[in-house]
Parts: sequence; structure tokens; C-alpha cells
Amino acid sequence: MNIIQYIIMIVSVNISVLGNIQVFSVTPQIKLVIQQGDITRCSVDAIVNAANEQLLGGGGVCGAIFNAAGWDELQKACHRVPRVYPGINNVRCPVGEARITKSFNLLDRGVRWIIHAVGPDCRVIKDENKQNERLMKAYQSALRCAVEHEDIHSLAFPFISSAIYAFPPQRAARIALETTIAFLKNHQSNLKEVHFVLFSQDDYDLFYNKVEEVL
Ligand code: AR6
Repeated sequence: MNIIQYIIMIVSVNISVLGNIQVFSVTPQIKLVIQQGDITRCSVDAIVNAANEQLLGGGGVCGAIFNAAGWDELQKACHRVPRVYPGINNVRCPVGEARITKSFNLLDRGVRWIIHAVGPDCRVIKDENKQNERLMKAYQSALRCAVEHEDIHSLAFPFISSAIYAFPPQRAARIALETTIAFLKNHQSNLKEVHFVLFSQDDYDLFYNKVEEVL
């Protein structure tokens, strides 16, 4: 292999690892980053988990985050979050709310916090207005949690509720972007960067096409 072929190989490997990425300005101080990839590889102060009400390790992005953080330690930290209705059930974070834990092994990748946000499960909540309102609240709660921690300057979201919880993606993407952009424009905070990390090319294209309509 000659030097040119070697350089081409290195550049294309890096592009495929990083995936697509686009940066937009929400305000002169705050950037919105739309990127394709694995959220556990994102070097930000806090990542958001698409969690369940019990804060149990699960599948999808939740499973990836638990695996990367260290399943047992993160599960123990989630179990230390108080139950909302003690003695009745194990709900620790109702739909539309968020809770924060440490990040354990993700600290090695620069991530200090995990914000667990629960979106609506559309297999259970069938009313569209309720689905929309609860998804909006999940994003707002996660953002509020980030703002309350002054050491969080950068935050990454996955596409909450869009897979196992079956939220229609077009509507979910609009809510994710509108809610986040409105929040960032209307709240003073230490946040400088908010990322949406989309796992698939289709979801990346969806966000990329929607963001300019919303900004
Ligand atoms: N990085 C970024 N995004 C990812 C990753 C990853 N490593 N893996 C999957 N996604 P889902 P939900 C995307 O199903 O619909 C869990 O069991 C995926 O492609 O993870 O909110 C929880 O414990 C999709 O676009 O979350 C809950 O019980 C997005 O993440 C329930 O699933 C969200 O998909 C939550 O379901």
C-alpha cells in the first residue's frame, strides 16, 4: 500500500466511525449538533438515557448506556433513586420526568453524568395529545436537570421513545427539536452544546431535514 492509499484508508475509517455530523447555532453562545452514531461514544459532560419508569437496565440505547457505564454499578445507583409511590410500585421516574446519576465507567470517555428521561410508551398511551405532551416534558425535564448542574456544558440526547416505545418518528423529531430549541432560547444556562445522536441514517436525515424548519 502506498502513502496515498494509506491516507485514504485512515480518512474513510474515521468518517465511518464518526458518521455524519452537522452543527447549527441556536444562539450566538449555544450550538446544536446533529450527528449519527453511538451516544456512548459521544464526549460530552452528560448523556441522556431513554429510560423506563422503574429505571431498570433495558434494551436499545438504555442497554448500550448500561453496558458502557457498567451494568451493576449503574443499576445500583438507579435503585438508590427514591421510589415515587413507596409500597405501591417501583416507579422512580414517572413518564415525562428525569433523574440524574453518575456515569461510572463512562467517566473514562469524559462523560460525568447520565440523565435518565422517560418518554411515553405509545403502545400504552394511545391519545396523541398525551403522547406529545409527555414527550415534550421528558425533553424539558432532562434539560432542566442539566441546567441545575452547573458543571454540565455539553449534553447529548438520543431519539427518545422512537423505537421500543413506538412513537411515530416524524412527530417525535419535531417535538424533540422544537422543545429543545425553545428551551435553550428561553433559559439562561451554562449549556454551550446540545447534541442529538441518531443511531440510523434515516433518523439522522429526519433530524437534518427538520432542524432548518424549526430553527
Ligand atoms: N446510541 C444512540 N442511539 C441509539 C443507540 C446508541 N447506542 N442504540 C439505540 N439507539 P429505544 P425508547 C436509538 O428503543 O423507544 C429500553 O428498554 C434507537 O435507534 O432505546 O425510548 C428502556 O429501558 C432509537 O432511535 O428507546 C425503555 O424500557 C432511540 O435510540 C424503553 O427501551 C431510542 O430507542 C425505551 O424505549
